[in-house]
Amino acid sequence: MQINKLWLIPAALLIAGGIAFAATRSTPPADLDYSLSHRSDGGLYQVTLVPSIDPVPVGKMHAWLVEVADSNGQPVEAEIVMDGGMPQHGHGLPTVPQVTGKDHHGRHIVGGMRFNMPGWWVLNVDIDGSAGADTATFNLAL
Ligand SMILES: [Cu+2]
Repeated sequence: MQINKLWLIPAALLIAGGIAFAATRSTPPADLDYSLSHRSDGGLYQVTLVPSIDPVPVGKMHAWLVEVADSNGQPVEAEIVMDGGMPQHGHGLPTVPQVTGKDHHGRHIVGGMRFNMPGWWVLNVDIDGSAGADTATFNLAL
């Protein structure tokens, strides 16, 4: 009779595997703002992101443009650092993006961006400009 219970082992493994899989595929919060142009977290700047490849690719190195404007929409001089990660996976970007210059509209060019898996990503732009230091936070669904 005991042999009949052996099926429980693969069944349990399947269930455990399913839970682990579901954990890596968990859905992001429903109320996320996916806009790529909005105020920084402290309200000091209007920040607009433009990916060089749209739709944003997974696994491919590319660049982003970052425009930093004041509350009236006028471009401002600022130092920026772009970073990001996946909140539900506990990891950051697989690369260290760098500002490589500006385009003819005065937008910062951030090179070395790569997303190594689909899912919910958060991008943080740390800004040090004339109005002070602030961070702009963006959500991406890849
Ligand atoms: Cu991930």
